[in-house]
Amino acid sequence: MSKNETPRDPNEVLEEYEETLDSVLAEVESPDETTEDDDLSLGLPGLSLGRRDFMKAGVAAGAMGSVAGCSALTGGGGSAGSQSTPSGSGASHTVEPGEHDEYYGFWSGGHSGELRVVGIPSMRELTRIPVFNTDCASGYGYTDGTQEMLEEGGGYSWGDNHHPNLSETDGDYDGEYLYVNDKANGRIARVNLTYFETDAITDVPNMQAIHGCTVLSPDTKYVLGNGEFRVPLPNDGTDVKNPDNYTSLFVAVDPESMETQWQVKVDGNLDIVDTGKEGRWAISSAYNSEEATDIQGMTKDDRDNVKAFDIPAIEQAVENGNYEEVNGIPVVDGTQDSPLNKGDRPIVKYIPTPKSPHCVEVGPNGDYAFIAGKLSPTVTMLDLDALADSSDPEEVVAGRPRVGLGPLHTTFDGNGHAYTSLFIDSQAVKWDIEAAVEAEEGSEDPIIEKQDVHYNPGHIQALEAMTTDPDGEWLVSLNKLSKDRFLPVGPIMPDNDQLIHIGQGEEEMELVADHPAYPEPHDCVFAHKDKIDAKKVYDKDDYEETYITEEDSGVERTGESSVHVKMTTKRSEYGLPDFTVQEGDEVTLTTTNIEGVQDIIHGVAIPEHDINYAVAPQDTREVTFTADDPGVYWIYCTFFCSALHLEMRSRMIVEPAEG
Ligand code: RUQ
Ligand code: CUA
Repeated sequence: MSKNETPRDPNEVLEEYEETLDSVLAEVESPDETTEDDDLSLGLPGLSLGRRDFMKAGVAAGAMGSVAGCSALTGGGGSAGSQSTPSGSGASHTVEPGEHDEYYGFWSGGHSGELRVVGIPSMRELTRIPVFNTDCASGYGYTDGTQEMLEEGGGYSWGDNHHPNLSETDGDYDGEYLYVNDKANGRIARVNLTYFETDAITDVPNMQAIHGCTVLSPDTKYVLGNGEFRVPLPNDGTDVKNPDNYTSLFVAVDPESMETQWQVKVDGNLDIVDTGKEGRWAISSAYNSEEATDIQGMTKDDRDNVKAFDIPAIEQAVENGNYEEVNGIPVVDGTQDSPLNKGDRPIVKYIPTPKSPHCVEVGPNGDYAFIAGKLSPTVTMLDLDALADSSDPEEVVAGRPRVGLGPLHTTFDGNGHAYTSLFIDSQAVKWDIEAAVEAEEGSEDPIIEKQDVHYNPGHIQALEAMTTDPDGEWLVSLNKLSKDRFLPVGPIMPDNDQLIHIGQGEEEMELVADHPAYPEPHDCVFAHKDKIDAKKVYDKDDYEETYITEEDSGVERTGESSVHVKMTTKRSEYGLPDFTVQEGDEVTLTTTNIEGVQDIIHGVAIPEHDINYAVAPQDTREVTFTADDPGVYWIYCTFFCSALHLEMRSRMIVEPAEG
């Protein structure tokens, strides 16, 4: 709205929005049936609502947060015909005091920028890992090293992480690294799982909104990312007005160097990506094949092209020099008209799929990619073997069960079952994979059961579902809305991550716990505790910073207005009881925690200098700041480390400049 227009009546705007939704949703229920005479009603006393009204309410609630009157509609969870199961198996997720969880869960934190580590099955939050944000508890973003990494990684103060991925060797988690995207700023970060610390951030050139993100199975040859937003290439201000010239990119990043290797440009908006288990295929869902810039245009067509990236064929094209270099990165043309897609080994295959499909998850044995229809009530199964010979949907689509409304993501128990989240129905639906291959397209026969969730689920993850050998047992439904599930805490409500017992797939689903989550988790990934080897004390050889001993503690003038202060920390004293610098000095303070005992962490807080960071056992951290204001500053320890913690202090004296 331009500044001099009079503001419009909000009710009018809402009404218009509803109309838009209506047209978008007209075919949501089924691409092949009309919904007008659909007499399914909600069955709520006093409410006779067509199914369409219900869907609209669900989507509106999801898309807009809360629309007055909607909560009553979606508040019930599920629709008529829901088959939620009563509790029965008595599965316990309680982890007794002093006992450990069986699994690590790594949760994306969405636009909080952080990751969260959650124990499964207790759902206890064990720690948080700052990635694209800063964090004053650990000092991430305050110390020189982390500040530099954030600066070189684009210099933004936040990011939006959605898809955490564990590094793999032979198709199983090797416990080395976790990779995660930043949708906001087109970045990929790496977390070192020895120390549970972000150790690299790559600002990928040419891309906006890296959304889908995965590692190439089975050996993490690349970290792969989908550019969701189409932008001009290069996006430098030329040709900004003509959306026909915008493009969406797919990227491969080296998992060790974290350098961008190559990119592939494609038609349409890329969304989610997963790979086959043999290192050949990366399958990306996509929407907006129409390449429109508004919602009506983006959802006009019945089908959108899922992309199958043939990784070795792309590598070959790069090797043959079949690319254009943009901002130093080889960009290969994977659009439908590209000559590279005309030969007998196209680099990208386009597979028309209904409708604005959202997720792609490849099943445990790598046979099928499961693509949830989002605006179609179906999941499309692509046969990855058949894909090598054809991209004809007739030949590569192995099944297409009708699972329910608003399917978004699918997960697996390793025993032949798929579990799909239904955003609009607010349910998790369990279905039989082979039955879906046998059944006719659009059949509901493969469905085994449905479980209500609360409310509007996005991702759904079962234990180690992304490996070749899922563990089943537990499943988490990451629900976008919690509505009435928790004590009211003001208008920004938590999400609700729900724990569901699934056994080995032979038992009925049983909802066992609600877990409020600060905005806004998207996805999570689980690893058995034996696959993660977190160190409790730093190994100083792992870090470049100089280790300081007690003898090293002291002040060294390094320039006319710069000093280097070195000091150790231990219970309950700093290596220097006090030190003096001059007004205007640039002070570099290096601190080593010389303790070798686990869990004895010391903090270094400098009042009125905006500095606070943690130094864990055997770790060294450094900060640089300017001592601008003459005076006395008591540096103190922020971690309660001993009975004399409160006395743990050093005194920084800043002498006034002469004259
Ligand atoms: S997305 S709710 Cu960012 Cu993974 Cu599907
Ligand atoms: Cu060291 Cu408190």
